[in-house]
Amino acid sequence: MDNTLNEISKYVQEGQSIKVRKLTISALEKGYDYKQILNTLIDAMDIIGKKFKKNEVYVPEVLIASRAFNIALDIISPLIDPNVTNYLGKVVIGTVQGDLHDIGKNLVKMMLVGMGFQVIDLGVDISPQEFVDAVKKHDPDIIAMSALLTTTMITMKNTIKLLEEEGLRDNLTVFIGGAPITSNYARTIGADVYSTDAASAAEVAKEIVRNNI
Ligand code: B1M
Repeated sequence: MDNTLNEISKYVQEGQSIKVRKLTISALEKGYDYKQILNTLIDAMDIIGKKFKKNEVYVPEVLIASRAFNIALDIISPLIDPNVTNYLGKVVIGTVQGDLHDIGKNLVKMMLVGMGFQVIDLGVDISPQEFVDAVKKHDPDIIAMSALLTTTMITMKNTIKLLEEEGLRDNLTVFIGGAPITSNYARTIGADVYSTDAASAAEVAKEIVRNNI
């Protein structure tokens, strides 16, 4: 039996980026669907996350595993780009200020691209001012903010406040997500929508532009 997916999982967990890159390319050549590879990557990070929680691995190990994950994601990402000329809508996405977690954000971006959105990715550690500047520059339909730390969630509220102050809030849908985010939190800070995972984020975004929320 072919062991490529198991090996990808093993080497993501070990943070062996070069092996992960080679195996991901090899898996595609062998005919594995990008979704199978994606699920393998997510499961591998899930295992790392659980070990991190139990103090079985520490920040450096998690960091190199994340790098390996993102390298594989970069390889499979172009496969889901529908190459559309008429985008469903435009999204500006970023991880909020003080927060360096980008795996979930990258997955959300990938799903949005796959759904047919044009996505402008600001990266991580994005301040309210940087979000505001990006909205002025790109005039998106949706601003999507990701946070993984309870300490950085507050930046979402500050960004919404600044968007309001700058008169940019009315025609913009504010979409938030990330592990600590709840629908209650979204309501409290005045965000329009929230979702728990990348797949539903793309579905929700499609509904937003269809229904002009
Ligand atoms: Co950090 N980290 N981390 N970490 N890290 C968590 C988040 C933590 C829960 C671990 C723990 O203690 N159990 C904890 C946060 C506790 C809290 O605040 N409640 C934590 C901590 C404390 C920290 C540091 C403070 C550790 C330290 O230095 N002592 C530090 C902070 C650094 C910083 O950001 N300033 C830190 C650092 C790191 C690394 C750099 C080592 C690395 C990030 C590397 C990277 O992203 N490039 C890292 C990682 C990898 C994790 C865990 C292990 C995994 C996160 C992840 O990528 N999950 C995480 C523990 C865990 O979650 N089990 C942990 C996989 C990913 C697919 O899921 O990101 O949840 P997730 O995204 C999901 C959904 O949340 C959703 O869709 C995604 C896919 O379905 N989603 C959205 C995300 N964004 C969305 C946006 C949307 C919609 C849905 O709309 C806009």
